[in-house]
Order: sequence, then C-alpha cells, then structure tokens
Amino acid sequence: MVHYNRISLLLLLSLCLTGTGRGQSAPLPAAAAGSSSIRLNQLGFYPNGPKIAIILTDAGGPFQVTTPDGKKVLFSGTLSEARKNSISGKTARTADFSAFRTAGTYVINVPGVGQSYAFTIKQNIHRDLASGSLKGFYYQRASTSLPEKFAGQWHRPAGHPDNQVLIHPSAASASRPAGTTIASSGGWYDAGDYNKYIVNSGITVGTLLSLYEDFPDFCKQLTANIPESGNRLPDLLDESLWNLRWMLTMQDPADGGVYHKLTNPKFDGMVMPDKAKPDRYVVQKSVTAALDFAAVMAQASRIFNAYNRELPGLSDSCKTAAVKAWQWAKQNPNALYDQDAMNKAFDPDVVTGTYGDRDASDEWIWAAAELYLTTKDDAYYTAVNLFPDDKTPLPSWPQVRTLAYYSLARMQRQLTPRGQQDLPKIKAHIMQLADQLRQDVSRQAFQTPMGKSASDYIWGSSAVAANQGIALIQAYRLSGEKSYLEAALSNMDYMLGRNAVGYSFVTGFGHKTPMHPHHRPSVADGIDVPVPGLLSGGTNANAARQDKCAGYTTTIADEVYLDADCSYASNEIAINWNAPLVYLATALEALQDKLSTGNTRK
Ligand code: 9MR
Repeated sequence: MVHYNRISLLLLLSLCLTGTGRGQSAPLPAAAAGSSSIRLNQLGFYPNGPKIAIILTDAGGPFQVTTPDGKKVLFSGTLSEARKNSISGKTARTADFSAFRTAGTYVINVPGVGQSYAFTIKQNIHRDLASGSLKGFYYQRASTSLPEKFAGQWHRPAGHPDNQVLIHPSAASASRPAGTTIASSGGWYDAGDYNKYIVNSGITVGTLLSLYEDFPDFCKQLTANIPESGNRLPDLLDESLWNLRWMLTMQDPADGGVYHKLTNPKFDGMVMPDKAKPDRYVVQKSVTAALDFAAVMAQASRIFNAYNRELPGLSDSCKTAAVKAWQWAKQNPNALYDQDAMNKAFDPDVVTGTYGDRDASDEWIWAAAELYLTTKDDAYYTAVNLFPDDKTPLPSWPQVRTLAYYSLARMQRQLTPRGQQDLPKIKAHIMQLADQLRQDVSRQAFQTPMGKSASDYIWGSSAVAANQGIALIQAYRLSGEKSYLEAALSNMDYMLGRNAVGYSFVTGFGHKTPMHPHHRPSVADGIDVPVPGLLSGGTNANAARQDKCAGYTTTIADEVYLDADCSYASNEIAINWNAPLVYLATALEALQDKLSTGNTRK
C-alpha cells in the first residue's frame, strides 16, 4: 500500500480536475490491483447510470478512474465526506464517477488506499448475469443428466430419479397407504441439499413467473442455453416448467392436498447426485404447501393460457390443480407442518429442512389473490382479509402476503369492480414498502437500501437485498420515479461487491466470489470453480451459532460471512435466493435506458 502525506495529497488534488477531468490529469501513483478497501459492483455500470465505489478510509482526497494499466486518466474526482457505518462504526467515503459515461474497462485509483478490481462500463452490463442466474436453475435440475453441451465442465449424470417415492406414514391415505410409491420426478434441488420442498418452490416459481408477467417482451429474448432453448417458449418459462411439472406430481389427486416435501430422512453426504441413494419420501400434506401451490398454479394457468398450442391443456390443468388445492386448504386450515410433532408420531424421523410456518394467513392472501386474478371470481377475493394490518412485509418463504399486492397491482387493468375499489390501497402498500427502503439511503455507509438495519443480515440475506430490489422495481413501475430504479440498482451493486465483506455473492460473476459454497455438486465434482450463477446466502449475523462452522472472525452483523462449505448459514445457495436475483438482473436490463437523466417516466 502507498502512503501519502498531507502536502503531496494537496498537490495531487490540485492536478486533478475534480469531477470533470477527462484525460487531462496526470496519473496518481498506481497501487496494486484489487484493494480490499475499495468496494464496488465487480461487474460494472451502465453508461447512463449512477456509478459509485465505497472507499473504506478515514482520509479524504482525490481519486481517479484510469485504464487498468493506470496510464491513462479518464476521470478525476474527490471522495465524499466521511460516513459512519451505523452497524460497525467504520468509516466509509464515496467515490462518485456517475458523470463518466464512456464505455470501456477501468480501475479506480485512490492514493493511500489502492486500486480497485477492473470493472466495465457498458450497456447490458447485467445481461450475462440475468441469463447466468437463470442457468443456475438448470444446474439444480433433479432426475436428469446435465450434458456437456449445456452444462460445460459441470456436466454430470442423472441423480434422484424419484420415480418410486415412498408415502411416509405421515402422508398415508386410503388410496395411498404408507410404504406404497408414487412417481414424482424432476423439479429443482432446493439448495445445497438434494431435497425438494413445495413451500420454497412456491415463492421461487412465483417470483420467476412474476418476472415474466412484468416484462414479457424482454423475457422472450432472455436465453440460457438449456435443452429447451429454441422451442417456442421463452427459456424462463421452460425452466420454470421443469419445477412446475414436478409440483403437479406433489398433489394427491384423490383429495387435492399437497405433500409438504419430497425428501430423504436425513441430508445426503457431500456427494454427487448420482451417488446419493437413500430412500425418498413424500411427507405430510400441509396447508402452507397447498396454498403456495394454489397461488403458483393459478398464476401459471393464466400465463400458459397464451401457449395452449404448444402446451395443450396445461393451463387448464394448472387451474384445476389450484382450485383443488384451495378447497383442500379450506377443509384443513390447521394442517401446519410441524416436523417435531410428525417425528413423535411416525417413523422414520425426518430431519431435513422444515420450511415450517406457524401462520398461514399470508399464504391464504397470496392464493386468494392469484385465484381471483385467474378466475375473476370475487368469491376468492372476499374469502380472506387482504389487509389484516397496514404493513407490507418484504417477501420471503414464510411471508408471501406482498406477492398478492404485486400481482393485483400488475394486473390492475383486469380487476373486477370489487378489486378496483381496493386498487389505491394495494398501490399504497407497495409504495409504503418502497419508500421505507429508499429513505435515508444517502446517509448509509454503502449507499444501499440493504443493510440500513442490522436485522437485514439473516440467513439468506442476499435474497433480502434482491427482494428489496424487486419491491423498488414495483414502485418504479407504479410511479415512474427514477429514484426507485436507482435504489434497486444500488442493491444489485450490493450483491455484486459493494458491501461490508467485499464479495460478489454470485458464483462465477465478479473478481472475489464464493469459491466454496455449501452446494453438494460444487463440493463433490472435483472441479475447482463452483457451479456458476448461484447466489450465496451471504452475510448472516447469527451464522456461527447456526452452523457452528469454524473460521468466523467477527460478530459485526454486516461482516459475518465465511466462504467455506461448512458455512451453510452464510454460504449455501438456494432456489428462493436465485429467483429474485434473476428477477432483479433481468428487470434492470429491461429498464436500463430509463436510468438516463431527464427520463423519469417508464
Ligand atoms: O432459507 C431457510 C432459512 O430461512 C432458515 O432460517 C433455515 C433454517 O431453518 O433454513 C433455510 O432453508 C434451508 C432449508 O431448510 C433446507 N435446504 C437449504 C435451505 C437454505 O439453507
């Protein structure tokens, strides 16, 4: 690291044309690349968009944007005033080079601090990430081989055929006694483990389908080199169908109930899918599974209605499945999934992910809204209290209420008069969430909505950032106010490196990325680099207590992250985290032209 005294700093400062210099300034002394004190989106920036890096330094002074060899100075500026990180107490300053718009690859040089990773300014800066994170789902496919043509070096044989899945005693019924089998192939592995869970599939597929409904034209151009690429469906829908078709097999045709999950009794070891051989079970039907299933199937029905020629009957099947699941839920409103109680009553014990939830009121709201939108039947709308309080909770797997508001606002032109009455309220809920997120961002050390509160740093916090981004995109779509779009973009910057740990949390995208995610194929495949396009759960204040992995070095909430495969509480990947990443990357790509100054309407 190079150090400067005050006088030489002033001298350097006087050489620079603050904020406007283009090529006129002399290069500041170059430092080694990849300074850990310069945090920025490690992919780069849109030419017409905001561009900032966060510098972890007490000292103010100049900075430059230069060619990667440091020889040509393209832009000179001055670091902002110091801001204190309210979580860690550390000092940060901003290097703002938004005014520099020329496409190319550059570094930032800050005397006394160092030089950043190389980054690029160009159109479509997140395009590869959008398709790469969609491709991440392909790599999660169960019951199929991944040929080299699509999976590159991560090709692998099929695992978990799931064509003879046992009915667990907790799920036994007259037509399906315990120990009999059903076929339930396909779907995505949930995460770093190989089990398949309906609740988590719900928000995941719902998020991907909502992306399609929000940006249909753009999504038709999004390709991911999957086996279905080139057919008449967009890749986003083809990939979603891989899981949707599996979800359909999780419904008991006899009564419409939906099994909570398809799972081993215990987690597999860190082996490749084809090496995992334990028995697989479907377990107890649950009300949360039924309602999440109903919501997603209703949404799928209206989307695939436009593809009746390619997929005859699918739209109708989805609608029928949704209605039957809803009716089952009405008859079984107390069938919450309680794994401990289940294990007391039945064998074998099941100790894999629970996705347990003691409150299904939000699942009722989401299912009711989607069924209403698809059927136009007011009876669904009035079956629940859509507004139990004035909150707008950020979507997550146990809390799906706001997904209902998103869909109702998106489909506002198709509401019945009953729904129309509530439209102002629905919009107000979404705007209230976005306003909370946008508020005070400029006072934050990292200038992002993510991390304003230490409570953002939970298990899967990267998806908190992504889901905040989606909320802000929704607000932008409703209001046309560019500041929401910019705030959404800043959370993407967070995910790609502008954060307190300096990692881009997406495997394969950025300079400093997770190399050891808790992801069985990435651990077991013998390939150094992990499967790409997967979002690590990221910083989690309680990770050390939760996974007991050795190696955490701090308890500061926004810094607890460990790139080790034992760190399943901070470094696993999961489908419900990848989906909002796909959403945000794609939405930003679709809206990038709206970032221009003076263009504030959508
Ligand atoms: O994402 C889930 C997180 O909200 C919970 O706190 C955590 C512990 O219950 O479980 C997470 O979900 C995991 C699931 O149970 C099993 N597959 C891996 C998931 C991601 O870690």
